[in-house]
Amino acid sequence: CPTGTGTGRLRSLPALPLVGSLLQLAGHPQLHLRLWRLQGRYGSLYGLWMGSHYVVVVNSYRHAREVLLKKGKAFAGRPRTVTTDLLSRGGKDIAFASYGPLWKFQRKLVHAALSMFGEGSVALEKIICREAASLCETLGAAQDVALDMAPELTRAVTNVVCSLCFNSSYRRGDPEFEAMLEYSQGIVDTVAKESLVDIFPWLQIFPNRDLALLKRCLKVRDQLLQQKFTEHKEAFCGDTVRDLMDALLQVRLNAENNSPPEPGLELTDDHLLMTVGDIFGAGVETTTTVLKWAVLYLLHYPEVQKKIQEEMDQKIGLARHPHLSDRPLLPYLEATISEVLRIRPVSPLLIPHVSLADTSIGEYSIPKGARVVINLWSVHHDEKEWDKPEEFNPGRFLDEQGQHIHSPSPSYLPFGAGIRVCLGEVLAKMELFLFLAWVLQRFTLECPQDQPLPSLEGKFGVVLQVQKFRVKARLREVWRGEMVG
Ligand code: HEM
Ligand code: PLO
Repeated sequence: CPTGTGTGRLRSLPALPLVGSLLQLAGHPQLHLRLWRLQGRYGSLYGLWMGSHYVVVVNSYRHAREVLLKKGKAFAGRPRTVTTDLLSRGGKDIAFASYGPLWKFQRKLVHAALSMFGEGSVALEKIICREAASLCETLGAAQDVALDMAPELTRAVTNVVCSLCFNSSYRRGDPEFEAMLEYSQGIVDTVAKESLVDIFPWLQIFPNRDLALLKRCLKVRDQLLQQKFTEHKEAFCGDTVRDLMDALLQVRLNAENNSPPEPGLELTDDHLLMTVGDIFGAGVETTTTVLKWAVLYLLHYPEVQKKIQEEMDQKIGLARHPHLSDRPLLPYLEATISEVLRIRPVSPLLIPHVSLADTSIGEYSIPKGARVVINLWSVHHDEKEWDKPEEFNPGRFLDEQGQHIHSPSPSYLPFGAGIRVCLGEVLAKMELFLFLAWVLQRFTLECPQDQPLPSLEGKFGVVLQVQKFRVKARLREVWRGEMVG
């Protein structure tokens, strides 16, 4: 087609005036599964109406790659919704801000600051190992107790992000940390879940429990962020950069000194605050969730856990702790992490994209302003691409010799791709590897004897949450009597 736009008309779910296709989605809290199943009737690419918004649902990797990579810029917009506008003060962050020159600058800045502070830095590895050691200490002290590992994992991950962003950390039972746990859960439960307010903005005028909870939680979060920000601004002298917050302040200062920003293109305090809020929120919720899924799958598949431990015993032994440089030595652990990210994608529908111009997907024309939802669940469970997709099998990510990891299918995008690809992929992978390696070197994770295996069903939301479960962390036989590190 000469204009680059498709010619076909996309099949759409039936829609009623005002409510759109809502009736077919209502009563299905697991939206990713509902959209996955609707492929049977409408094909892998179809349209629907959420109230007055036209939404295109992408369920195959070919179309997903076309949207994210080949036509990344045409689909780089984000929708404005009531809840994400509240979270990001009208899109002043990175994740929920639409594409534009200021967003591009802001993203570049964070990318640079993260590379300087995080990825590849020895300091960051040290911080993660410090938290891994503290996590192991807690597990060691809770021997033979049926433990809810969630708050322990959250604290470990929070402390990494906190050190990175604010050069600070929390002790067990710290009231500020407890407050953070509570507000973060409230935000995860309410934000961006295509709740009624996001579909019908005018419903805002009516009392809404979700919205009230979100506002309450955001008040607590904003106070906390503001306090850190003020402390940093007061202490900042432009010479020493202690953390990401300082790095952002410094890059803003340099940019302003070199050429004063054009009106409308300046990074206000709100922009910096919301950006750190994103890194903090994404940094904690995503990595913690993956760790919980990993532990849950290890309880269900003890043979996988045993294989990881055998690999570690052989390649690392007991005389030293695992390092990041051990990653190539532990392909089975790496493959297990890849498989967890496949089978339970943290962000099952990514964050919705929006088309910025009339464009196309495959042979179908897509109008400007359409919301595009990439169903990562469908991409990762496509039977044409994955052998027994519901089976947890880390081996599928290994070559024949079991020595190197690779993806057996291109239908794998746990961090998205293209212009909007995740900013924290490197950091997240460092943390997942080190935390799991440290814990599994010492402990075997088991389901408490008197309890059934916990459910593998996720709870849909802005991240795919794990239901609460308890674990017994048993010190491995080989460690009894050993006192290393
Ligand atoms: C966006 C996955 C960890 C920061 C995303 C997206 C996915 C994703 C799927 C959406 C891409 C899209 O909309 O097309 C993950 C997974 C993680 C993880 C699976 C952990 C295993 C992190 C961490 C950080 C982070 C640790 C912070 C350092 C972000 C940001 C965005 C994002 C800022 C928004 C990017 C944009 O809109 O331009 N992530 N993420 N993520 N992630 Fe992550
Ligand atoms: C998590 C709760 C925090 O309090 C606020 C927050 C900020 C950024 C969000 C994150 C939450 C959830 C996961 C998100 C992240 C930005 C990118 C990431 C949506 C809501 C993913 C996986 O796309």
